[in-house]
Amino acid sequence: MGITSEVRNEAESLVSGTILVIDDSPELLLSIGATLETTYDVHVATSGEAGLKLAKELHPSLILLDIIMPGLNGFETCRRLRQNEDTRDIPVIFLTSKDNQDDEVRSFEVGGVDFITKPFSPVVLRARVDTHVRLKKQADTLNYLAIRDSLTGLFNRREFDDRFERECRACLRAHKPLSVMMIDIDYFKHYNDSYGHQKGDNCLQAVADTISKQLQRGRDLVARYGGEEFACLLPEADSDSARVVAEKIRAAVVALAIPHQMSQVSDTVTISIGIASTHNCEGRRQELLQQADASLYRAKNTGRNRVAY
Ligand code: GH3
Ligand code: MG
Ligand code: MG
Ligand code: MG
Repeated sequence: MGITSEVRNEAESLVSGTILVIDDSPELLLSIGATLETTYDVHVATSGEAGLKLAKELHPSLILLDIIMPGLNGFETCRRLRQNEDTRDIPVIFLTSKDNQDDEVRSFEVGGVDFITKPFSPVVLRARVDTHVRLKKQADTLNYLAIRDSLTGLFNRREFDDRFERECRACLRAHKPLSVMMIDIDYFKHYNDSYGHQKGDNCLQAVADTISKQLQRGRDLVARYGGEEFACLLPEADSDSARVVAEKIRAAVVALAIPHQMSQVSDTVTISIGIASTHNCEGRRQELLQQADASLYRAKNTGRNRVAY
C-alpha cells in the first residue's frame, strides 16, 4: 500500500482525536466533557493563557473557545493561536453566551471556523464538532500529500526548496555552516533493464528508507529530488561533518546488498554522493545545489560508489 492510500484510510476512518476546551466556567467544561468524551480525548483549560500553552503541547484536532474570560479573552486567544506556526492550523469554534451579530462576525474575522451560543444543544454541538474534525483531517491529508513524493514518502522537491530557504536564513542568523548532498544511484538504468521497473521502484524505496535512517539530527532532511536522485540538507554541518554523514549513507546502501548484476562497480546496488558546504548561503542556494551536482559528477567520473566534495 502506497502512502497515498494509507493516508486516505486514516483520514476516512471514524472521527476521533483530541479536543481542547478553553472556558473559565467549570460547569460548562463538565457538560462539554460529558457530550464529547465518548468519542474524543477532551482536555480543558480555564484561561486563554493556559489554553495557548496546552494547544502547543497537545496539537488538538479542534479547540472550543469561550469569548468572555478573565485575562486573555477568546478573540485575543484566537489571534495568538493564529500567529503561532505550531497552532495556526487548529480549527477554533467559539462557544459563547454573547449572541450579537458583531461578536459572531468578529469570531470569523479573528480566524474562528464556527460560532455556537450557550446554552448549547449537545447534539448540535456534537454534529458541528464532528464536521470540523473531519474537515481538519481532510486538510491535514491534503497538506501531507502536497509535500511528499508518493513512491518513497520522502519530501518532494518543492518542499525541499522551501525548507532549504528557511534553513538558509536560520543558519545565516546563527552564523552556522550548512551542507547539501546530491545522491544518485549508480547504473540504475541497467538495474531497471535487468530486473524490471517494479523491482526498480522497490530499490528506490529501500534506498530512500536507508538514507532517512542515517539522518539522525532533527533538522536534517532528505527529499526525492528527481527520478533516482535524492537531495539532503544538513543544517549547521560543515564539510567535514557532511563527509562523515555521506560516508555512512554510502556504506549503509552497500550493506543493503541488493543484487545488481549489471552494475559495473559492484555486484550490488551502490550510490554516488556529491557534497557542497558553505558558511554563507545568502543568495547562493542555486549555486550550492550546482556545486553539489558538480561534486556528484566527479564521484561518478572517478569510479562511482563514492563521496566527492
Ligand atoms: P549513473 O551511474 O551514471 O547514474 O547511471 P544511471 O543508469 O543511473 O543513469 P541515470 O542516473 O541517468 O539514470 C536514471 C535512470 O533512473 C533512468 C530511469 O529509467 C530510472 N528511473 C528514474 N525514475 C525512476 C522511477 O521512478 N522508477 C524506476 N524504476 N526507475 C526510475
Ligand atoms: Mg466565560
Ligand atoms: Mg540520475
Ligand atoms: Mg544514476
